[in-house]
This record gives sequence, C-alpha cells and structure tokens, in this order.
Amino acid sequence: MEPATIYEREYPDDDDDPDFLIPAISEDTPHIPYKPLKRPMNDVVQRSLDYYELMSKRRTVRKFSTEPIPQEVLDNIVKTAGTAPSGAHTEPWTFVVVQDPSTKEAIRGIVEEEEEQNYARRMSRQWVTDLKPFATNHKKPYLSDAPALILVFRQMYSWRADGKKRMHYYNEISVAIAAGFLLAAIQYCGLVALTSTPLNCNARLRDLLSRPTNERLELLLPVGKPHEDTTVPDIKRKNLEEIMINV
Ligand code: IYR
Repeated sequence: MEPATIYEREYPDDDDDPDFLIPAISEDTPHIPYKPLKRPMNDVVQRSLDYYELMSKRRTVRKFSTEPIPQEVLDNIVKTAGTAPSGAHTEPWTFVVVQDPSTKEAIRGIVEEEEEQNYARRMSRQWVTDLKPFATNHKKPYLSDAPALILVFRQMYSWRADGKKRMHYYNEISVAIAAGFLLAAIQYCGLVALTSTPLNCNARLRDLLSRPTNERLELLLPVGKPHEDTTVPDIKRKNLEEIMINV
C-alpha cells in the first residue's frame, strides 16, 4: 500500500514485522523530578546580556595559531554539543576530532582538490562573486595549521541492538542544533572556529575517517586560537528590529 503521508515515507513502519513495535528506548523509562537552580529574574536579565555580549564577539576566522588544544577542552566542548536535544532522543551525531598531523594533511588534500573544482565550475558565478568579501579560495592552509579539526557527521539512521533499523527523526535539525551548541562552547572557552561545509567531500572524507554509510559529513570545524595576524571582514549583524517580530 502507498504510504499516506510524507511522514510515513520518511519514517516507515518495519515492513517485515508491522505488529511487533517496540520503542527504541524502554517504554518503562521512569520520569524523574527536574529541579534546576532557581535564579531571581534580575540575574536572568543580567545573564542574558552577558551571554549576548560574549556571543556577539564570535567571528569566523581563517588563520589559526598552531598551539595545541588540551584533550580535556576538546572532550568538554564535544560533551557540550552532545547535550543538544534530538528527535526521540536519538542523538544522531558523531564528532570526529582530528589532531593527527598526517590525517589533517590528508583531509586538506581532499578538500583542496574538491574546492578547486567547486570554485572553478561547481559553484555558480553569482555564488563565487558573493564570496569575494570573505577572501576565500580553494587553498586551505588552516586545515593543517589549526590544532584540531572537528568533523560533524549526521547519522541518518542507526541500528538497534535487536538488528532493527532505528529511525532518526528530525536528524538534520538535531545535528544543526548540536553544531550550534559546539560553536557556543568554543566561543565560551575562548577558542575560535571556522564553520566550513566542504562541498562534494562527504564520501572521500567519510572513507578516510572510516565512518559508516549511514553517516553524512555536515560540517568541518577547524578549532584553535586565532593566528596573531588574523583579520576578519568588517561586516555588521542585522539589528534586533530586523530579526525580531513581537506579537
Ligand atoms: N566551501 C567553500 C566556499 C564557501 C562557501 C560559503 I556559502 C562560505 O560562506 C564560505 C566559503 C570554501 O570553504 O572555501
């Protein structure tokens, strides 16, 4: 029978066994009290301002210091990303953290090769023109200079212990939220990143890093301290009136 809705097409029942439905997480999962710290509203106001001011200083940088990042910092920022909400608590993300110089070099080789094609023919002339203010091109020295590269993979589905396919509902937005948490954690601890999305590199980087085919590369973040000579384009952010509508 034809699936009735787009949701049934994207998240189908197990056709082999449609009546034998068991949730991926136990139906008996207890609900426990949640008692986060209570803060007076004037603290809430102050903290909202402080956090905005911190985050407003975040910039994408393309020139990194080679100073290594303590493993503990990498562990903590990835743990923070892993606190993101996800569809049906499927946690559909894998963060591959690369510090090994020869693997960084191999990643750089693949990305530069593909980006050369991207800039030359895969991206439209309008796209390449729109990138001019950012002074980007296919050369990516930051992929070897930055002490760590974090590759964010999206798991489109996974496998349950009983061998059934586990659906990862809303996996795209879940991974996007986790990436936001990661960028915020990087900013909060005093490091910088480059939010990059290497076009056409998924299969080659997935193979290089031995990731399975249910995973797709979404983001590649060089992370570290900025190089002493780093400059950033003098761009402005939209003001509140342009991004907020109060009803
Ligand atoms: N992925 C390419 C091109 C690029 C695209 C966008 I949209 C940017 O904001 C920046 C770069 C690159 O990394 O050079």
